[in-house]
Amino acid sequence: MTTIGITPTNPVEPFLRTDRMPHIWCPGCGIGTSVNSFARALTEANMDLKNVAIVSGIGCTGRVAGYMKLDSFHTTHGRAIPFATGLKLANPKLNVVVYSGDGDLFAIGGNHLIHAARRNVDIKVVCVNNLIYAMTGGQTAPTTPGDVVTSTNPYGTYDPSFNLPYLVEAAGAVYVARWTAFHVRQLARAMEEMFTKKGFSFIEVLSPCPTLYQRRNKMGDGLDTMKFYKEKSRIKNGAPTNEVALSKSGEIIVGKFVDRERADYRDLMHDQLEEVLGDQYVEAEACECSI
Ligand SMILES: Cc1ncc(C[n+]2csc(CCOP(=O)(O)OP(=O)(O)O)c2C)c(N)n1
Ligand code: SF4
Ligand SMILES: [Mg+2]
Repeated sequence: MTTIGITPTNPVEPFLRTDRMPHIWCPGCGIGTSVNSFARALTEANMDLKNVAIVSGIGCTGRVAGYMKLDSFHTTHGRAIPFATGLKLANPKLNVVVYSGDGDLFAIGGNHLIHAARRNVDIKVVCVNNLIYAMTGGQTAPTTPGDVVTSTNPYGTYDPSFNLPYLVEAAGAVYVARWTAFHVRQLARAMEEMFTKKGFSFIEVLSPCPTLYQRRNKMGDGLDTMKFYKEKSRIKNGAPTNEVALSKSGEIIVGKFVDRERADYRDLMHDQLEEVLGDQYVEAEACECSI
């Protein structure tokens, strides 16, 4: 559309499969906001899009893979990480991004996640954490803070919840950051930085689900949640991850918490085989085909 000689361009549009629009996300949902940051990070990092693959599990966040104009795969619930691991090992030149929900990555897929971090598989994981299983109706997830009302805990939750940055750091991740859907620029920069890291990298994106979380907890709409994030967030780069656990209405510590180096899984495998097999070891060629 042209208005008085100006042709407005949407910088995110080239990264989207516009034939799939309209998307399924509710007004005020933070998932689309995180996608905006992701598209900007791909541009700023000058990524060769032919070598970026995106993998999601099932859930509202799981729809991201299907909407991005990248080589993408929407796997079964909880299985994004093993799929991504196989992709990366078979074709090491790919930048493999897992983009999925807190339930998908830390409940049904929790074991896959901790072992990929332990092995330091060179994949980038973006977890949109809306603190519930949204797509299936707002049930309590391993990320739901105490006292929150969910469809399965109408009188308030009492399960202790995971502190995601602490968990992934302990498991072995080399890069760990948390931002909220309010921090669009910081999030884009963190995503850009994650592309420069070799090894298991993890970004938690706190994101509103106005339909199922905020409404039940009388927290208003998506815009009210942005105000809540703005008011409650404290940027503390380098904060010890054991001090960044979330509560229902307490401070939200955001920032880059971990940035370290460690041999990645493929290098470890390569070194071991070379040491044991010597001249007999021939490394497999990276696949030249597009996936
Ligand atoms: C094997 C299996 N178990 C359960 C489900 C049902 N299921 C679909 S999405 C989902 C939860 C998704 O939660 P999350 O990953 O946090 O994504 P969100 O919708 O919150 O973005 C569940 C339990 C499924 N599809 N497959
Ligand atoms: S149900 Fe919640 S997480 Fe899912 S699209 Fe709607 S607002 Fe977003
Ligand atoms: Mg969720």
